[in-house]
Amino acid sequence: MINRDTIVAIATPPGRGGVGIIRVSGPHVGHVAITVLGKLPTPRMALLSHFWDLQGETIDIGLSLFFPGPNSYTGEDVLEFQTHGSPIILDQLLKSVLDCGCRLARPGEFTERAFLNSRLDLTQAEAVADLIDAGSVAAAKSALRSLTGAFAERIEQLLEQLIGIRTHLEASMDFADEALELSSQAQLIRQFATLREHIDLTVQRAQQGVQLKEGARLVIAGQPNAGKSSLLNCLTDSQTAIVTDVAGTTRDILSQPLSLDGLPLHLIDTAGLRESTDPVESEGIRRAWQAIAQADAVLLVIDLTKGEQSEDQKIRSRLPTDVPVITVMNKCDQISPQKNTSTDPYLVYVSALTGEGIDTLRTRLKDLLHYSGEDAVFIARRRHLDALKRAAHHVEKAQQLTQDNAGLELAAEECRQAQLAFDEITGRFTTEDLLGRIFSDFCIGK
Ligand SMILES: Nc1nc2c(ncn2[C@@H]2O[C@H](COP(=O)(O)OP(=O)(O)OP(=O)(O)O)[C@@H](O)[C@H]2O)c(=O)[nH]1
Ligand SMILES: [Mg+2]
Repeated sequence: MINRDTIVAIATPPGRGGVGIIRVSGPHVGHVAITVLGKLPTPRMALLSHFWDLQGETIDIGLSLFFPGPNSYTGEDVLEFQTHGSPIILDQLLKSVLDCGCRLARPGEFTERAFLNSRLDLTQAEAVADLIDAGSVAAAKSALRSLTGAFAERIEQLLEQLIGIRTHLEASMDFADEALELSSQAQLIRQFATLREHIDLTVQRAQQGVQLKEGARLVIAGQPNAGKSSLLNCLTDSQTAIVTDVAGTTRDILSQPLSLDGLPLHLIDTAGLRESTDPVESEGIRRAWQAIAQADAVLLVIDLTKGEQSEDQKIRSRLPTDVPVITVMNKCDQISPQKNTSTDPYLVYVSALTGEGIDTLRTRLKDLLHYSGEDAVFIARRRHLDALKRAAHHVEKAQQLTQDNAGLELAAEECRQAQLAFDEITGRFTTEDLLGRIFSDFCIGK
């Protein structure tokens, strides 16, 4: 991939600072170096020199570094100037470089070139942005893991397994006119099953990665007056939500950030769920269900002094089946010391008033979100998760077709679709639209 343009950008954040960095990449780097520095620096050696403008006036004295392609960040010739961190100096230097025939880089364009020149795959390129954006140590660590290729490697392993199956399928197609031999069929089914297991595990890891990046959405739901708003206040140690003994206090969706040992969460308080004729409350309830539909997990709050009522059961039965739920029996301070005799680990007795049981709830939450806090997670995005799930779906269909002996061509086509989904993750198969969306989220100069 040849880019004829030479791009330039200020790589340090706006404003004044100790140093300011300008980065240049492309075929005109040599020309820029001669113009601004008077010579091309020795590769990978810091050079202290004057920075000149086109009229030969000194703009600043600073360091420069030259990385000849292809062994540079972008794969092209790269030149970096370190100036004193004054916006005035940076602007003057930027103008001089632009006057050499360069153009301003778009957000993420350096990394995009690194991807187009095969210096990084797409998961690594995305991890660059995720590392810069990381909101916690855990998110930074997992982004770094993806950046060093841990996620890409995992996808490659899945791909290898899949290609093994495709080869097997296609060989069988060549030889068998009609039905697949029994032993061959059994072997294929075993291979499919193993692959599906490995995809499921990867989905789980990627899900944690997405939650690390975006924060898991934890929705507090339940009947009016169950103590949902009190629970939000208790968990976030704040007085964010209004609490009163009037049933139907909360109407709007209220979201508060919460960190669970480094796992970022969005704790979402909602209107109490019941039949209502009040138009404002009804709208609140509609929004509550909408939030529940988008939740990563639900805390179903039940007033222990009343016990689980038919209304609670009705709410429970309407919860999406694929979203995990913790039942929170609230107001345990009102009940004579009562042991939680339930064997369900996801049923917790708490008091949002006194804080009793809240630590247990936190522990259960971490279990529920499979958050171990250790090093296995890699940062991931929703698009990775979507692609993985699509791949899993095609593999499942292929397995079914093989099992039913319903035509090897059809099974092979499902496998091909699964492979395309994997290739989308690493960027082996992309569309311009997708690349545009990914790189436009980057900051300028990266
Ligand atoms: N004793 C006791 N009272 C509680 C507890 N949690 C909440 N309450 C009380 O229960 C009432 C309702 O609490 P809220 O937190 O407003 O309940 P909610 O579920 O948000 O109610 P809506 O917003 O109306 O749906 C308030 O009077 C709280 O003080 C608890 O753990 N123990
Ligand atoms: Mg409330």
